[in-house]
Amino acid sequence: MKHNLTMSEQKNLSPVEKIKTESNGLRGTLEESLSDQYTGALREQDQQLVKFHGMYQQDDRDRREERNQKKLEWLYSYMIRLRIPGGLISPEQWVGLHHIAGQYSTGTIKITTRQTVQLHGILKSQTKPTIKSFNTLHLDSIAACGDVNRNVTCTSHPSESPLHEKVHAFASKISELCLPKTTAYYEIWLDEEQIEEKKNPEDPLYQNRYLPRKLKIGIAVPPNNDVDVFINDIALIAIIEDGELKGFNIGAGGGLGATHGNAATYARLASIFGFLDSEEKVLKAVYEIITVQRDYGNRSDRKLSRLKYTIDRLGVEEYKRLVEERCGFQFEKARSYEFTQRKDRYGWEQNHEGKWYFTLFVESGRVLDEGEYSLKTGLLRVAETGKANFRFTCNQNLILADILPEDKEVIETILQEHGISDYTNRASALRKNSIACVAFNTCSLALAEAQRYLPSLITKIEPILEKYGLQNDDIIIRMTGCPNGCGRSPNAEIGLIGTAYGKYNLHLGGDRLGTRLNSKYKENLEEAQILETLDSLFSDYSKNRTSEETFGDFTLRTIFKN
Ligand code: SRM
Ligand code: SF4
Repeated sequence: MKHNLTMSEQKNLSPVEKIKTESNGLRGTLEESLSDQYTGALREQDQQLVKFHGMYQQDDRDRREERNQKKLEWLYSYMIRLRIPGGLISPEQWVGLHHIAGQYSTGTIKITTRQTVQLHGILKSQTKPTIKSFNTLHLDSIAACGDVNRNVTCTSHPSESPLHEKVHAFASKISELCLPKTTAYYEIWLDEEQIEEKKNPEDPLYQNRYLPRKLKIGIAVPPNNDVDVFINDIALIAIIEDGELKGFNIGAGGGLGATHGNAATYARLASIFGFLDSEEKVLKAVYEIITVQRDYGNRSDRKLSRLKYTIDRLGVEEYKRLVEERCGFQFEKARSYEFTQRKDRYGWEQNHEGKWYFTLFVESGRVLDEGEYSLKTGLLRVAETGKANFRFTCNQNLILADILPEDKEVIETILQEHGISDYTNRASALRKNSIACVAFNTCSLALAEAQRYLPSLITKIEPILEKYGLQNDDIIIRMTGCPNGCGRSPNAEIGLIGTAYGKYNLHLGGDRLGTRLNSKYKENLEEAQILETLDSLFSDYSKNRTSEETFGDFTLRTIFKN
């Protein structure tokens, strides 16, 4: 294990490092870039900085060729991602979001794998009005992207535990603690005047260099690991004993991104440091895990700069020791807990206070009206009643939440009128356990399709499952358009990872609960080969599995342990 970075690694800072330190508190020349009407793009350094404000410059990849032929600039637009710790918004906020999506973006509301929403296709001139409109709803996009802490996730369903609300509130506290201190967002997007001395307040967490790379924090409330807690840079598991929240187990070093052909990059699950018994200590530990990554992380090679690489370079024990030294206290031995599932609790459920929840399946997290299925309109009608909150899940689904018993019928009627409850009830188990990342046409890193393709592939897999009587098996299938793992394909039971247009590596052997990564089984499969391979695997599974053995465990035993 290499402990220290070499001199050249310390000196050869990546170009993004210079952009951050010279950005004047993440301002750069964003104002100038935004007012330049001759291009839909931002200046190069501002394309990096705008991420810290929750935005990505993108282009319509479906139209690149046409634009090239016409010798036109690519069709640039912006994706805005909101910061919604724990993924909870009010009905009023959903109504506002619906209208903002219609006015400024493609209209589709995309629920992400980190429990928030994104809007795509916003023109440069419309970015400011969009952010301003969100601000009137008390929603912001600060630090939703960039080399800072991202949206903090938390188990979504309040029925998981009577203590859910308490744990859920902690996600917002962590998010607040980790916000950058610069006032740039308010000046650039909301035109707020600031006096000079207040513009760049001291930022002891991020200083002026921010983190070497993005950082993610997730909180799980056992028994559900719906947040996929171990894929986070910092993983928190609520420890509930005798009906009391005793504290949290804390781990660090999760992350799923890798690069095809670069063996130095890999997916990794978080290593557990131990248990802490108070919110105060947990906040301190989270803070110091971040400062260690800030000070020891690799700033020369962005492919190797996530916390997972720092922890493997230093060693888990040394990383933990550094955190303890900075905290002034030690981690206790990790407490026991049990995860029994990671899927969402579809349909109606009631919590301990008698409130009702309807979890609806949103395929690939895309809320839109499509053909006969008017999901977006139906959800607007639900929101307009003011009788349900909206909770996003890390499986890209939506919970209509906190509904009083006397309001349930009104909501149920709207869901039925718009085919929403029916759609969720009818979707197959495989479909309801699927995730696909965005990929084409907006993701600049996509090598293959994902959200536009997985639904039709599942339609072809469903009859194969039925042939072997496996249609009710909760097999977790995930597809990503590249190995970055945004749809968490590296810890699915069936992971399909894009290698080129129409081609995927097939990964198998992940477990159902998200505590084990999968491994590559076959490379560069086209659709026919995927179907043929799955057919043979399902046949084998149906005949030779041991009782209660999941598909992931079966493939691990019969393929990788043979
Ligand atoms: Fe992601 C980059 C979309 C969750 C790992 N991710 C991207 C970008 C921004 C592409 C880019 O850099 O230009 C994608 C924008 C696509 C688009 O058009 O909208 C993108 N990531 C997404 C979302 C929207 C996928 C989805 O369909 O839901 C998810 C947004 C989450 C959010 O709300 O914050 C999303 N990304 C994830 C996850 C899963 C998670 O966090 O639970 C991962 C794996 C976990 C991890 O971080 O390791 C993930 N995204 C990446 C990576 C790989 C990072 C790495 O360590 O190598 C990249 C590429 C990068 O950062 O260079 C990336
Ligand atoms: Fe884009 Fe790859 Fe992430 Fe999919 S996994 S959204 S293709 S970066």
